[in-house]
Amino acid sequence: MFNRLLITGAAGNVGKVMRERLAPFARILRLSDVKPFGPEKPNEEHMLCDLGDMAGVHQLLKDCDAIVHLGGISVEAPFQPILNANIVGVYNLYEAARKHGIGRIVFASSNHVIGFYEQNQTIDTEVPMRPDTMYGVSKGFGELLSRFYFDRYGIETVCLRIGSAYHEPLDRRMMSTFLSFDDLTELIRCSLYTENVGHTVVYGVSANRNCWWDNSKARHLGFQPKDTSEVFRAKIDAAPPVDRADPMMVFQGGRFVIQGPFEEECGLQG
Ligand code: NAI
Ligand code: 15L
Repeated sequence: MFNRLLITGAAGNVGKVMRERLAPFARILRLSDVKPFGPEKPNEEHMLCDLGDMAGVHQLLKDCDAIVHLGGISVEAPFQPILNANIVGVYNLYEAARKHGIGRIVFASSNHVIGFYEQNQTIDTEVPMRPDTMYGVSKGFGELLSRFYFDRYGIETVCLRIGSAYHEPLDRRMMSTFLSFDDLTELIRCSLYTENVGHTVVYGVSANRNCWWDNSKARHLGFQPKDTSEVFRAKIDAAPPVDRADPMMVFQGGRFVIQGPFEEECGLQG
């Protein structure tokens, strides 16, 4: 059990669930976000903090033993907020971790670092990145930065390339990418407590029938997903059919491959 475990992005969709699920892992959960998260429970400390604010992030990490980093922009978006939260923010987090002597970070990366692989390919955790969005590029930056902080400073990180963490799959693609919250909790538990993880990349996915991701190179984590999207098959199959040429059915990143750019809409391009 950790004394103080920091969860960033604690007011987000995944963070709200992990706030409950990770409570037994630490005496104190320090929860952070830019959005408020309701009343503080006895085992909690709440700190509002923009990840782009270096001084704020340094305060945030003080006296923490480990971090579950969920905070940031979680979809494709204009570049500025991505830059602030997912690039500057991740740099601030690792710099503060170095200064505060924090030895273990679980980093919520994303399947969108490999979203341009096609769904007929099975890939492992060492294939070259093929990001499908600026969002995916920013997660790739986080993976690389955490590699550097391990090689240079010995800060261990497990990068979770999360598929689709929801209560249930929302569309046909998610039959392959679904990650149940029970399996995510177990993956985070393995990532926090397994000794000598060094720098590990793992796909966050349940034991779905048609999965494209091979976690054999992360076997040392001991992660064994228990759930499967198959229990939702009938509901998903009952939804209106989707054209086989729809990016949702072609690319591992699904429709992310056609999202953006948003800069034109903001009037920022010439
Ligand atoms: P979310 O968008 O619901 O939560 C992210 C949280 O980060 C939000 O509460 C937001 O307020 C906060 N945030 C945004 N900018 C910030 C900033 N500058 N400073 C501090 N906090 C900031 O996303 P969700 O679904 O909860 O995902 C959690 C993490 O897991 C994200 O990093 C996301 O990229 C990653 N992920 C999630 C997947 C999913 O299926 N839910 C799939 C793959 C990755
Ligand atoms: C992600 O990275 C996003 O954060 C989430 O909103 C989902 O869309 C997920 O990937 C996905 O690919 O389903």
